[in-house]
Amino acid sequence: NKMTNEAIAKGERQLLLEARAKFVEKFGREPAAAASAPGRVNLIGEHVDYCEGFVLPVALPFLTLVVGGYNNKEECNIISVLADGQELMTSFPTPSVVPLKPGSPAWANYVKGVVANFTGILRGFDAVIVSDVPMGSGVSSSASLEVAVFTFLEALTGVRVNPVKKALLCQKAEHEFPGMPCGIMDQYIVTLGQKDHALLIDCRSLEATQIPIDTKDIVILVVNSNVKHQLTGSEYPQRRAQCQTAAEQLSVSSLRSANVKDLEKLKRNGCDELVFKRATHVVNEIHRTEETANCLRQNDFKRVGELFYASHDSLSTLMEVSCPELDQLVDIMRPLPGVLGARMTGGGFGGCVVALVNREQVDDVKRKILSEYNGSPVFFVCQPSDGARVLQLT
Ligand code: GAF
Repeated sequence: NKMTNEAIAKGERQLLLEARAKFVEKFGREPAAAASAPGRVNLIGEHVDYCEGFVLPVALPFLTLVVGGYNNKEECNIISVLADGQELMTSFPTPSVVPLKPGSPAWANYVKGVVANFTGILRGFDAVIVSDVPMGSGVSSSASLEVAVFTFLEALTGVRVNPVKKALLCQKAEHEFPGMPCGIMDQYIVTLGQKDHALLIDCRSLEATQIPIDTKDIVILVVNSNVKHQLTGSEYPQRRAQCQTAAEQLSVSSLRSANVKDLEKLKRNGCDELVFKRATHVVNEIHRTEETANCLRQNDFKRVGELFYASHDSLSTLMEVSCPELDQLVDIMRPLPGVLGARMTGGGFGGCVVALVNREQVDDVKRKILSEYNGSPVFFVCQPSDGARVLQLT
């Protein structure tokens, strides 16, 4: 059944209508400001942003959208409407009254963290959040929420923040409030993505280059495994720490400065086996990412596909952040005609696989996955989209 296995983006207009109607219903007036931010899928460069490496994500057409206005009180009232219609509500004082602290409900920390880190002075406000970014699927619903809220606060206050600074503040919010020590990739692409482009981000200099993606003959197929293993909480910080240990043992500030010779040196110096595996992944993945960007510039999708498989195998065996479901999806796709490459994308332990597929063969590929995958996959063909923006309400 095509409908149930296909995720369709609602689009900005539809989400804006929904958010606006909910705001009027709940707060009895029209909203005064609105903003949106997309989700993302990473093409390659996985688990390297926190090592100052290169990453190559694209922004998705799925959006988080926020509308709201001042309420002449010293409190922030926020309603979040989930995909199934469920409404979550949170209220907290403006940061000028009491400094904000993380707490429960957990979801509100993404909002509170951004409010606490916003650069302008805030008065109390009411807001409604709607989103069609698949949650907990490795397409960065969290960064989407953070950057959407930040951009909404820019719209509300008229304060405009440099986009890279904005991404850094949203990353800081995620470190401090939900307590997830993420890299900069997600907030950066969600802020600065561009339609029909992937973004090659240098996570050391924080400079980035837009790479045009020609999707005439090739589609970026994203397959949601629909599983989320509850390991991420502890495993992600561990990977980060192991990479930092490797860097320290080499007396460099990050693994970005390490090369293949350094890996041999680590081994010779009797470094921990896991630390060695993580470092090997990172050093090679950074090279794969640079090569992928060059191949995309030349429309050499065949080589990009090979690099995708190499990335997946490395994430699975060296970084050890994959899971049986993601491995199965990649193994189903590997021999299929029309599939150039596939790999897990995002933090891992569940979530999505991203693949490059010949446009004519994409339906056959989906059918094959539907018949062979042990879980219930959800597909979407990813059209590289724009980053966060302020929306006009008139
Ligand atoms: C998560 C993190 F938030 C990113 O910063 C990045 O490290 C990614 O996992 C793995 O590439 O999405």
